[in-house]
Amino acid sequence: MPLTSERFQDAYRQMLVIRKFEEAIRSLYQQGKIRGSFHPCVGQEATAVGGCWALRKDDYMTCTYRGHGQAIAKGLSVRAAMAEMLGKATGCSKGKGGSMHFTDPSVGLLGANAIVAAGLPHAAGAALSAQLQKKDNVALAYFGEGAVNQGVFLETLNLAVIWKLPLILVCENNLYSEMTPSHETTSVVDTYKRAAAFGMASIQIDGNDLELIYETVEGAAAKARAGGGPMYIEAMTYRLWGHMMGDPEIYRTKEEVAQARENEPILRLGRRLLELGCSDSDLARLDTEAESIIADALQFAESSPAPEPAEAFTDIFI
Ligand SMILES: Cc1ncc(C[n+]2csc(CCOP(=O)(O)OP(=O)(O)O)c2C)c(N)n1
Repeated sequence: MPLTSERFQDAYRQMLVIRKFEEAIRSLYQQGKIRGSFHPCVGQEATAVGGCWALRKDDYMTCTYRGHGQAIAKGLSVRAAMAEMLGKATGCSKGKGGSMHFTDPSVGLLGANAIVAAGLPHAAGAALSAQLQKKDNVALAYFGEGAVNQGVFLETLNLAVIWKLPLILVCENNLYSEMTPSHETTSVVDTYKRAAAFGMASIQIDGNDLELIYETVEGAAAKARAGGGPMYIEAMTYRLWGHMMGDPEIYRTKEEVAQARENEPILRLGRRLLELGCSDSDLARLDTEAESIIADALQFAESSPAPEPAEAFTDIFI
């Protein structure tokens, strides 16, 4: 990029793939084909695509349990992601990690993590390794605003500044930590101000604006590659579905969610594409293409074998 119209169209299709991936697995969950629960990223697709598309394939990324979209945007195959959801041997973690443990080192996806804030020091470690090996790779960590009250958040920010690590911290501030409004638990709700207190370059941006996220991460990555140190980006967004499947959502009103839908990133990028000269039928075609990518992944995953029982303890570390 800069986002030419064609690149925008690809990004739009990628966001639709992520949205439809979450819709497909919700349906599988309702059919009882997925055990446990999962944490959908519906409404947060712009941070995933904008951030990951501004990185190189060999750059590193860590994400959370809400990271299906980020993993796919970083290059994880949709087939391998779908198969992992269904616990199949062809999944990215051989069917043994599930929703919260997507990983694929071949595209720099160092791993999703169910422990709040755990991905930050992991990304800092990857950034340190690039720095020590004199490579120009950067590492990006995605996390929610709930992570800012964890001890490792502070430890990571401090060392990242001291060591001038090529690290990009992207906080997806969706206003709620699980079922709690974040202003009830966090003294400074504008989390980028905490990063500034460490002397780290930091900014708060509209997290539903794909172009803005792309440009901000691209700028941060260029600076970090040139030895300019870390950057903190607080992307303001909103999760349109519950925290997880089965969330009764009694902590927010239907009106609030309806209002947020007006500002959701796919709708907004669709409008932008129309401004750039795309037609309604162009958008419909991109939607159909996304639909077939999901249908193909579903077919692949459902027809894949389960892991062999003898594999139960392979790659498992206790
Ligand atoms: C260390 C730790 N403490 C508590 C939890 C339970 N937990 C799971 S998600 C979550 C909320 C995190 O909120 P936020 O970081 O804002 O991310 P979001 O879920 O909104 O994407 C909590 C407390 C956990 N997984 N890890």
